[in-house]
Amino acid sequence: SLTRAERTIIVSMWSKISTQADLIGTETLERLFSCYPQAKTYFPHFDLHTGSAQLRAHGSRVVAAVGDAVKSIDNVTSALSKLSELHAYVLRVDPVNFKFLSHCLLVTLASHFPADFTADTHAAWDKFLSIVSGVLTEKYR
Ligand code: ZNH
Repeated sequence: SLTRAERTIIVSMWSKISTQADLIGTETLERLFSCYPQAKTYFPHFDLHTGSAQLRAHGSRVVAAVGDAVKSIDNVTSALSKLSELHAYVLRVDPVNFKFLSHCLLVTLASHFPADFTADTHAAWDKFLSIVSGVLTEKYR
């Protein structure tokens, strides 16, 4: 689990991220689909072109869910339990894609907040996103 220092880093950086959550979510998905095109297979019903309304709406939902996890940083499992069921039982996303998405979100954060993105901040977000991904994939069987 996260140390006190890591929680502080996540919560304080979230206050910056939340002001441009839509932009960050959209860019994260654009990076995901361009670097890892296999991730597109889960979205056959979406227009995945840069800037599409569906891409923006989905990017904003994903980042909002990360925000829910930040707000319940001491209890991410219960904060995301509904979403965990959706990903495990309905969407059945191969867990490797969570690593790709997390990586793309880290790169997006680094490029939007270069001054904040120290090695410690990088490490804290990497750990936090792996906890979030763990929750969203733990119900798989
Ligand atoms: Zn997911 C959906 C989140 C990952 C795929 N997602 C979703 C949603 C959310 C999310 C919030 C919405 C829900 C409702 O509506 O209810 N995700 C999320 C997160 C993450 C994720 C937070 C991490 C971190 N996903 C993911 C991945 C993938 C996915 C990796 C693949 C690639 N999702 C998905 C899909 C969907 C979702 C497909 C559905 C969409 C539509 O709309 O249809």
